[in-house]
Amino acid sequence: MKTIKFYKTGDKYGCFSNFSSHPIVINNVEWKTSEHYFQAMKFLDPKLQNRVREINSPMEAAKFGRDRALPLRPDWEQVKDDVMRTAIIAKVTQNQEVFDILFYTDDAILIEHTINDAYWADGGDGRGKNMLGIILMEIRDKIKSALTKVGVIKGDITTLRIDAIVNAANKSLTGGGGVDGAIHKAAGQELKMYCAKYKGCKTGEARVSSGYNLSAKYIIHAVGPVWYEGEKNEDRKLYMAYSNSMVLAQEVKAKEIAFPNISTGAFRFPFDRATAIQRYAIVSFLMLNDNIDKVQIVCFSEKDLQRVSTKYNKNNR
Ligand code: AR6
Repeated sequence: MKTIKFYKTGDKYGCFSNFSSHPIVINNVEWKTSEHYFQAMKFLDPKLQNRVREINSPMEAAKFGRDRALPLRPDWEQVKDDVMRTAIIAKVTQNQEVFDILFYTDDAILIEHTINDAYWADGGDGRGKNMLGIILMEIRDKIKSALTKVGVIKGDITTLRIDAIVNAANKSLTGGGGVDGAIHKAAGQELKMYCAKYKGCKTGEARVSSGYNLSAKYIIHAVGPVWYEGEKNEDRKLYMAYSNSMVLAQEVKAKEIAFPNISTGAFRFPFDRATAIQRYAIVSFLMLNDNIDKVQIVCFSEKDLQRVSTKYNKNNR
């Protein structure tokens, strides 16, 4: 069995270290690193938690949290594993880089390797508990279980009998070419009249309509970004188009939904890059929300089917 050891942030798997600079937001509060959040949670006093939040480096945050002249919450030993789980799940689902690296570790055993810690790490001689490695592997299992809900098929999205299909729309929401044109044509004139009421939609956002003449109950109109060489925050906007669509699907209680490969046609987003963002957005949403049972990625060509399947099947990449 392959093992992966990590500790220093600059190393290949350094993103798994709690010192790596991947920010997280928990209950609307932003933390510079998972270490900051973990150390702050040692205190019940919000003022002390805030002091940790304002510290710059994770090393300084750790020093502050370890200062036993300050009052440690009495149940710390009971809650510390769950505090770490909360931090790490946020880190993995909020940072695509960490998500992708964890995804591609396949079945390798993850070990935090250092003599400095025998609880979170292996103690240097392998006799430590490696709790951080164990938590990362638990979260990787959540990725795998979310992946079982994602299907990749070839077809025409307008023909699907499903709760909701997603449209790759433009900001006007009143139709266009590509999959948008096909959906409007198949759904009928009423769709256009209904969508006009929205008076447009910003890039990265989505709106819902009924399916009209389609077999799908709902259409979620998502506006992906036009690709401008990555200079206009396109990655984030594409991520938002997917995640906002998932939120809307959940709101209308859709159990099964289908996506086209948003922005990869007329909007020219590089295909593999778009698929990695799609995978991250959909799988991380499914990890955190139980209401959607199935997400189908509908590819229009054999070539796209191959490329997308490869991205979701980690052994065939
Ligand atoms: N079913 C599934 N996928 C399809 C279908 C279909 N019937 N038709 C095309 N695709 P695009 P975009 C695939 O250009 O890049 C429109 O004019 C296609 O192969 O439809 O987000 C809108 O009005 C590609 O992989 O959407 C906007 O102005 C993917 O769907 C603009 O294009 C998306 O290609 C949006 O551009």
